[in-house]
Amino acid sequence: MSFTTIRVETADSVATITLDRPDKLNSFNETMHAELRDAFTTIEGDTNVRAVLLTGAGRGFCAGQDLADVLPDGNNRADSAGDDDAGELADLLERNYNPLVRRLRVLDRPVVAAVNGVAAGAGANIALACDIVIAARSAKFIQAFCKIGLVPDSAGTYTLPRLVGPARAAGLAMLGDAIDAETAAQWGLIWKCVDDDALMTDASGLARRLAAQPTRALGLIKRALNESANNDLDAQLDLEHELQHIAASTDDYAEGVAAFLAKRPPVFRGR
Ligand code: T3D
Repeated sequence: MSFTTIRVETADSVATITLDRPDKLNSFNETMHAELRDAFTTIEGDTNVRAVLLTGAGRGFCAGQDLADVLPDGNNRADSAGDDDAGELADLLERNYNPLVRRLRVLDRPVVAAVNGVAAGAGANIALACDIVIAARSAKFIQAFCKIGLVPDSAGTYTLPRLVGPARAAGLAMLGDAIDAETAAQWGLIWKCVDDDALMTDASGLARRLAAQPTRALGLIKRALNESANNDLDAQLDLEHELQHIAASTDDYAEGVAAFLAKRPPVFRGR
């Protein structure tokens, strides 16, 4: 795959997507969204990819929407007050960010975000839509929306209260202050914070480890965790029953049990 705003490399069953507009802190423009759509379409259809790693080039992870990108009608965001541009801008969420969040959440394989630097606005919330977020100690998370008069999008208002509780979610969303990676980990916003020079080794090791696990079971775990946010206990027990039925029919389950009984390491093939 050849792109201009992202890089995609696949090795050891891990597809690594690097947001690659470092001079603009990898902010999203129309081209990047289109390229991400193409990359995810390919990944979704490639069963050899068993985990995805998302990171950013240069000193930032992603600064959210490129605020200088012109709207489809050629107008600027700074001129959008009170006219049709505002509706057009909201439509961009439906076209770009909302499908991206949905794809990250329903992809039946784990997605790791390696947050190498600042993650602001939609950049922060796209990272938080991934399954496991690991961040460099120097990285920062900023709900920058309120600073420019917007509402957190890309599922921020859904994800934040669930991850850190309503009090911290309100503070993050209404103040727009940067929080560092160590605090983010302490608050449960992310999985962990590591030293800057260990980030990519740790994150790709984690993605490779996930890619060697029983991929179908991981996809089912992801579905169960997704749905638990909206289910009551009975519905969740029913879902676990349904998903365990599927998991128990996989080759990987048979291999996992056989390996345990034979006291040898399992070799999972993701089927
Ligand atoms: O509009 C819609 O379509 C609705 C969707 C909205 C989704 C959103 O994501 S809204 C939130 C948009 N993002 C922001 O408001 C964050 C804006 N950026 C910043 O506040 C700061 O850049 C950071 C705190 C992220 C980092 O600060 P710092 O000091 O480390 O870097 P910098 O100098 O501000 O940025 C470096 C360059 O990247 C600079 O370009 P230059 O001057 O060297 O040519 C800066 O303009 C550019 N840049 C950073 N963020 C953006 C950006 N350019 C365009 N859009 C950006 N979001």
